[in-house]
Amino acid sequence: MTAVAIPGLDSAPTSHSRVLSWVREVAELTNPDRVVWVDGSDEEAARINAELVEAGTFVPLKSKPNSYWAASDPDDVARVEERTYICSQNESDAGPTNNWMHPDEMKATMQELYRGCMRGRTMYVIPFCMGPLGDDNPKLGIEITDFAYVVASMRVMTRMGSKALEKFVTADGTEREFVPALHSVGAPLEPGQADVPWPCNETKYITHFPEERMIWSYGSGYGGNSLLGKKCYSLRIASVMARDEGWLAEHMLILKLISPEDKVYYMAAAFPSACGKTNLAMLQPTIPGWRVETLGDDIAWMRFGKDGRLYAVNPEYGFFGVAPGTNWHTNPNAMRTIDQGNSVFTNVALTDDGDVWWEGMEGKPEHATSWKKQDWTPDSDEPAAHPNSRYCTPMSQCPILAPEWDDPQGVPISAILFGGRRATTVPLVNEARDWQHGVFMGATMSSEKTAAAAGKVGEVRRDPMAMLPFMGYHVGDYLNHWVEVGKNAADNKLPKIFYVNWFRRGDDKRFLWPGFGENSRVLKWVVERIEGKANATETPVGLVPTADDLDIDGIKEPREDVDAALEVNVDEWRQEIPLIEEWFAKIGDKVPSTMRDELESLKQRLG
Ligand code: GTP
Ligand code: SPV
Ligand code: MN
Repeated sequence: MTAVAIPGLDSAPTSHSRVLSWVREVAELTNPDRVVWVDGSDEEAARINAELVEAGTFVPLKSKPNSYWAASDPDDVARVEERTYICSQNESDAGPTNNWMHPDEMKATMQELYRGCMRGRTMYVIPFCMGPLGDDNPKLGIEITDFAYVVASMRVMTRMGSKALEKFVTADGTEREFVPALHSVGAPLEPGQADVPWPCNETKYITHFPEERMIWSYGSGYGGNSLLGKKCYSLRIASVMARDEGWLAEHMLILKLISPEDKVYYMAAAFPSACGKTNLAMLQPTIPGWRVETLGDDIAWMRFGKDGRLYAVNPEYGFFGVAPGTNWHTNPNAMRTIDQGNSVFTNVALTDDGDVWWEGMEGKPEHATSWKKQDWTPDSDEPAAHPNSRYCTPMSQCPILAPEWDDPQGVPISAILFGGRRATTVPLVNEARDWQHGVFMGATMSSEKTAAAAGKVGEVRRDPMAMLPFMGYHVGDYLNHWVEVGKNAADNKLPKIFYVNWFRRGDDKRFLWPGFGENSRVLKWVVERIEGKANATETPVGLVPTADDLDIDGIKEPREDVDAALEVNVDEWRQEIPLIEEWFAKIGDKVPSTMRDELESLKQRLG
């Protein structure tokens, strides 16, 4: 066989045989002009950023060091759930909530798309590690991409380059497993053809082969579609690993709450996309003496430690946060993190003095360039920033980062919060009676759709554990895994489970609960429940505080609003029952019997 001569292909900085063979195979299929093995160095990053500026993908900001503005193709602004596939051998392993195609058929389809798709482009090979590099069993991957924007973003979001590649071969020469993750924007360049700032393709596929632990993505440059260490690896593929190995890979933030007595509590919280994880993770408590430190804002991997407690690790290295609504009041710690620079801003507005702006931020400009690269003024009919515009910024810059954030052992979780965006019905906070009831809360939670995924915003849908778009296998098996995890644990060591809703509205549509830093009042009650100190009232749906049980000292909202936010309205909940039944019918035979039991007892309690 004669090897195809592609510059750079043979200068691999590793001897790992499967890395070498896979990279060659992809290069021969996609036919790039050159191959670059990404080392993660500052010099390399400077070169890649300069190339992105040259290509018009990046505009350097004048106001923040080493920071860039990027505007995507207007049709490539969010995850595309209807183009996302779980290609297990059997359709029944993907389940009713995932798109499925047989792996052979999908591979045949995508190989044709990939054939020659990197012509005229550079193929970047990015070794990366999800989770701390110091882990005994590091979770490795290689992303191949033809979009330099992805390289710049992966540098922020993952531990990547040489320091990750070193982990591919152990000291005794053993080659470690890794997840091959192939990405192309699907926009080959013919000789002489000018490039566009944001190449992509109308045809998009975000595809997972769970049995092979492999990811193929095509056609999109956006966030969760293209930064394959994130949702594709750390949730869809990792959830399958977790099922097989007895742990949990979840769409959860991780925070550390410190009481005035300096007692430490770690919590994990699952809210659907654009429903408040980043904000809660960086919360600035409004109640005196309480502090929060951040460990993660989107993904948690949780395993049992030797002491029987559940320990959480954040596999990511940066924040890919929703920009709109972020400001010095709602999330001052995010503002401080991005102010230090080294960040990429996608689909926000660019101000005339070379800064970024988005809806909800202080200092509305008189004029700016919108995310659509159009003139924008406060009188414009369209928003300056896309609702799903994002900042991509290093975690290490977060001023309240917990010192143990990079500890491979993780942190022991005392409470798990589930939450959605519901204008009605769901109270501000609600404690599960036990693990199984908590799993039922997670299994039946619901949320209004947000701009984080393409499609209609506002529709209420069931989103189990905020994992609906991220489960790598059958939802019924996933719920059963949660039930089993609880059975295998010592009861008193399991985290307590709570269901929260920051988004309940009054008759005039205003939020009943002030949210953001004020959510610390709810976290304080959670801690007091863990300590057996606070009161709760038994309701048909769980244990709910009254306004008196919460510390609402100094809150601006009228007491009636807090009461209304906490109300359990039996009529509203009765209306949920057919929706939950419909949801269980959709899941089908695989709904765990314990979950059916929970539904029956909920029905009885509601009368
Ligand atoms: P993903 O990154 O998509 O997974 O989103 P996320 O869950 O991290 O959501 P994020 O914290 O970025 O919040 C999304 C939107 O909800 C932002 O516009 C926030 O301003 C808003 N938000 C967050 N927390 C609260 C809250 O407590 N109350 C209200 N009313 N809005 C909130
Ligand atoms: C989400 O949608 O939950 C995100 C953004 O965190 S993305 O990386 O696009 O998945
Ligand atoms: Mn997310």
